[in-house]
Amino acid sequence: MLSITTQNMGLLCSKRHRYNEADTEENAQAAEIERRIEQETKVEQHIQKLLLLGAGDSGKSTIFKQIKLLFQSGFDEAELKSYISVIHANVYQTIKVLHDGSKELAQNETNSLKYVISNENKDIGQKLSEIGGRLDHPRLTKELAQEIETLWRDAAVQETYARGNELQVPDCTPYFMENLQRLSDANYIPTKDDVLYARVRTTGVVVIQFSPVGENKKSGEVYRLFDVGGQRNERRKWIHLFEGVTAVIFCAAISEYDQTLFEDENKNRMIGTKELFEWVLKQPCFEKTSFMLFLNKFDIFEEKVLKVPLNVCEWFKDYQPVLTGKLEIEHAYEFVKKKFEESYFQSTTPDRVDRVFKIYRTTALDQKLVKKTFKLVDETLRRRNLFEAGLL
Ligand SMILES: Nc1nc2c(ncn2[C@@H]2O[C@H](COP(=O)(O)OP(=O)(O)OP(=O)(O)O)[C@@H](O)[C@H]2O)c(=O)[nH]1
Ligand SMILES: [Mg+2]
Repeated sequence: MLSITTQNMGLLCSKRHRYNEADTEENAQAAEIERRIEQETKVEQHIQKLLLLGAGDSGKSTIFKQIKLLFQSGFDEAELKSYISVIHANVYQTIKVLHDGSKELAQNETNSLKYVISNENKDIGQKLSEIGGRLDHPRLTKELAQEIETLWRDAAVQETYARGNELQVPDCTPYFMENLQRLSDANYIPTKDDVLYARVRTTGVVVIQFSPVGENKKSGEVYRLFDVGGQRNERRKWIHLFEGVTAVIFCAAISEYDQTLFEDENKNRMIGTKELFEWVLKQPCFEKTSFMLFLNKFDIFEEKVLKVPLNVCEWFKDYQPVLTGKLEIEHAYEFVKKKFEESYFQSTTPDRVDRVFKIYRTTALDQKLVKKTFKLVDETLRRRNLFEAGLL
């Protein structure tokens, strides 16, 4: 908007002053333009800059999509359709990872028989693995969907899936595998949930501007939310966004404690997240920046902690499971939360302790929860603004 105004001003300045009447009119126009620039500058100053940071696969873009759904017009049909190829690619790549993983485990494990794909599914497996390795995937047909379903149900593939944490199997796997028939309809249009489950690694920077109470209401803050890629090779782009940030929303996938990094299979993901969190906290630009830590993927975490002890991760090696069921889940969650709190205070020098630090338990796929969480973030930031303006 500002750029249009400036262009108009350029045009105005180049006109010749022929008549007094014209002069008066031009002066009035110039004054109006000046007033608008001033107003827009004020609005710009008013916009709160929010930065979504965190490791790859932590859920930043899923939060971003939810904000778009909650506070903007959501996804139109063209946007939904643009996800068809992404979702089909997710399906092919996943079945390839599982097929190739089965073969590898069948060769290298001592108890390897359970990873051997049944004879009748071997050819299907070879074919799907070849398709999954292509750069361009075909559209998912009913026939291919049926074959993928058959392979998915193979006992060896299920055994391999149980070891998905070692193989970079995406979290969207069960959801898409359970919906194969619908995804392969000739007239398939992705639903809102399909889009939320879809996995695309972000490259570059994506921005939206929104106001949680609607653009026109005066009382609402205006936020500009930036989403970035979290994988290592993307992080060099982050630094350009670090000026003037009101709040960092740091996403940490707490279910990743038994997984290794996509970029480096020798590194535990949770340790990678801890190091990244501490690096971000120490950035000089963030001296006064508020930190909203989203402990995300709670839905996966709550199932996992009952099967895989937290202490498989070096950072959590002093964890002692003591309870069962729901109580154990809470116990484990509180332990992880405390670890992040310790990490925050160790990485925050005494002169910065007055910056805001809040922790939220999130499942980015859960729209109601994201809405509730964002309301809390909004309230915290508004209170902070009033405090800084001396009004609290
Ligand atoms: N079950 C579950 N899946 C989630 C959750 N949050 C995100 N996901 C899924 O995890 C995958 C990765 O999420 P993204 O939002 O793309 O992750 P990201 O942090 O943007 O990743 P990069 O762009 O690579 O930095 C997607 O398939 C999401 O649907 C969650 O809370 N629960
Ligand atoms: Mg992303």
